[in-house]
Amino acid sequence: MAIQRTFSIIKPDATKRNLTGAINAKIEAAGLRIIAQKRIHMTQKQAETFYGVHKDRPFFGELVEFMISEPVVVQVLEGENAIKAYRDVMGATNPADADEGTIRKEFAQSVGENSVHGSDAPETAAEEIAYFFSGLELVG
Ligand code: RTP
Ligand code: MG
Repeated sequence: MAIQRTFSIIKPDATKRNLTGAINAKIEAAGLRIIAQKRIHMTQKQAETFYGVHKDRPFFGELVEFMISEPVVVQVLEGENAIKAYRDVMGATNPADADEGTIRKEFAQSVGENSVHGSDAPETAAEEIAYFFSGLELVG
């Protein structure tokens, strides 16, 4: 598998508890390189667009409110098989189901407030990266 890029968000529950560095340490320990990173406060429109795939789900309103409740850190990660490698270190969506050693097992508070986002496929990774970063900001 070739070198790949994925998009990551350190979510409001984690930035609020000052966990950015602890999460970055797990990302780097998993062999992923942080090639772009910035702290932003998402607008409602950005959050609704970003999670548009979930717009008909019952938790959509709550999810958008959560994502704009505090700043987030958006990142691009690069490495071997990065999309799956990051999802493996993130752990299951619901922290109750997450494996030992994963970010969500260690830090997530609930299925909604689960500390991190990671892209789920190459197409969504490319779209999500382009939504938040210009090419010049990616320093591989
Ligand atoms: P993400 O997109 O954030 O990386 O998380 P994921 O792939 O593991 O989970 P996904 O099914 O895409 O859900 C997106 C986010 O919506 C929130 N959620 N809340 N209350 C609920 O039942 C519920 N289910 C999902 C979580 O923040 C989840 O990460
Ligand atoms: Mg998802």
